[in-house]
Amino acid sequence: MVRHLKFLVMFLICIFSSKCLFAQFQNYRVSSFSVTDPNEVTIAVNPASPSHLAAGANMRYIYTSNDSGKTWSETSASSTLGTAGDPVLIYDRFGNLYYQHLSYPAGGAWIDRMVIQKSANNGGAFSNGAGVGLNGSKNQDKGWLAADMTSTLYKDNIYLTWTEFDLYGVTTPTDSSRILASYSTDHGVTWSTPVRVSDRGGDCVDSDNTVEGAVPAIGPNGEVYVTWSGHNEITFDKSLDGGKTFGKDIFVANQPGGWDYAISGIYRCNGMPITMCDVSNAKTRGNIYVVWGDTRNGTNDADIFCIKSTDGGNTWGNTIRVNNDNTRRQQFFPWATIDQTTGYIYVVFYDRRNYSDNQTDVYLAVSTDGGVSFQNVKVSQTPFTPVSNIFFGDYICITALNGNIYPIWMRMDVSNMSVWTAHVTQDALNKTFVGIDDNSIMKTPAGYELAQNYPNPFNPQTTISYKIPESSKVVIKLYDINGREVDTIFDGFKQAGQYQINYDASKLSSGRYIYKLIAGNTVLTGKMILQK
Ligand SMILES: [Ca+2]
Ligand SMILES: [Ca+2]
Ligand SMILES: [Ca+2]
Ligand SMILES: [Ca+2]
Repeated sequence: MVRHLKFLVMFLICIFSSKCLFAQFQNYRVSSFSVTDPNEVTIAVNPASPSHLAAGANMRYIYTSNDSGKTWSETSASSTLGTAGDPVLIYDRFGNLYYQHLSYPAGGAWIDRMVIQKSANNGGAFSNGAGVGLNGSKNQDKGWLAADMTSTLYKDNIYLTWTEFDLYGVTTPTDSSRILASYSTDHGVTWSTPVRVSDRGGDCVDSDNTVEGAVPAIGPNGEVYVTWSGHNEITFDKSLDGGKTFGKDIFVANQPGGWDYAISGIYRCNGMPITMCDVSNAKTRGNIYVVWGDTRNGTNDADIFCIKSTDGGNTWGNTIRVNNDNTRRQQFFPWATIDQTTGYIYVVFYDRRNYSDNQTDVYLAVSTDGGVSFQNVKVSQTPFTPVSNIFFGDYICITALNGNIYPIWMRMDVSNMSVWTAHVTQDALNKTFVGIDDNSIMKTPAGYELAQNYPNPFNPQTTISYKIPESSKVVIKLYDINGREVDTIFDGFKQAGQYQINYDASKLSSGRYIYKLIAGNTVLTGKMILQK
């Protein structure tokens, strides 16, 4: 009896102690049961309609969800320019979906250009696409996209960065690789002549000394930031004129062992960098982050790292380890994103901390303090064991908006590949991480706050966040610029805490509006712009 009591006490201590994480996130299958070969995944959430998600996988799978990732439909993309892999999906602020991938055109050569197709209906139908970077017999590979959603000068530009090979896969010393960039000012219909980004080239082997893994990110003033791997280093460059020209390369960090390294059970692995810039209204606004993987701690102890610049990429801080385990095991294939509502950073990666064999979990790391520290939580419900003779793909992905976080990853179960996601919320993470450290996010807010709505300008949905330090009746109303009340967004009782409310302005006309929060004796207002 005493013994049982002891167990009960231990169990309760465990529940409330800092060491035990009981959070489990429902995993949703993205790929259909009838396919067994999808790999290399991408995911995006529609800022104009946040319950809509789009995802993609090799070779040409497109997945769409209209219920925040719970259920998915699967189609195959097509284009006369070919759909040859390396899928990338992003939305612009209007809800246009861009699908960028490798080419194999009828009558052309494999990877002779980059292709960007566009959908105005959440992936239901795509344009045939634009080809970018066709340059004789050179090869165009491994691209990524970014949309400028907020700046004044270059707003709505779309950017593409990638690697050009003189001849992909050859060891001839005279052949070289380089990072290129192009931009579109007409929502992806036409693209600029590519410009060279990397001052120093690489070889064409598709390994450590090849310059590869360019991911663009947009700064608060429309700066285009990009980092890439090559020569066992991470290198940075930026454009301050909307992608027309880039500058002198800047050293970011060493990448010991290079971007190309072996993980047992995985066909091939890389630690290429992901570039991000915070354009939220949090105090972390303007910070640039780079997340990558390398084997500096040993070939059997790959880790995930993050570094930050607070001066537009001119100088870089300390390299922080993102995975927080105390094992000497493998963490690999990171992808990262910023929730531009909060400035919080989310990193997804594969993790073997819990096993001494090739069993693999998926972990999510979260930083709510501008990349100073990361908390980790497992997001996969069960481990899987991959085998190295089946192609696993070159990356996984994650997207986040308004406190909703969607990692996407591949599993391999008895040689069958499948694609999975989870709908993680910052609210759930707050509950998971409570007690781990003295994080303030679960504490009662110190005062009343009403945040700038996001996105803004918006069409037709936006999110308003607020904090109240004591329980009270809360009313949020909307007024036009003449002070006429046009809508009630919320009217009800709320406990002390932090809240977000989604608002749909479909029935209103374009223009400036004022939103007002009335709670207790406090009245706070903000301005928003509806742009239809
Ligand atoms: Ca690939
Ligand atoms: Ca340069
Ligand atoms: Ca290597
Ligand atoms: Ca490790």
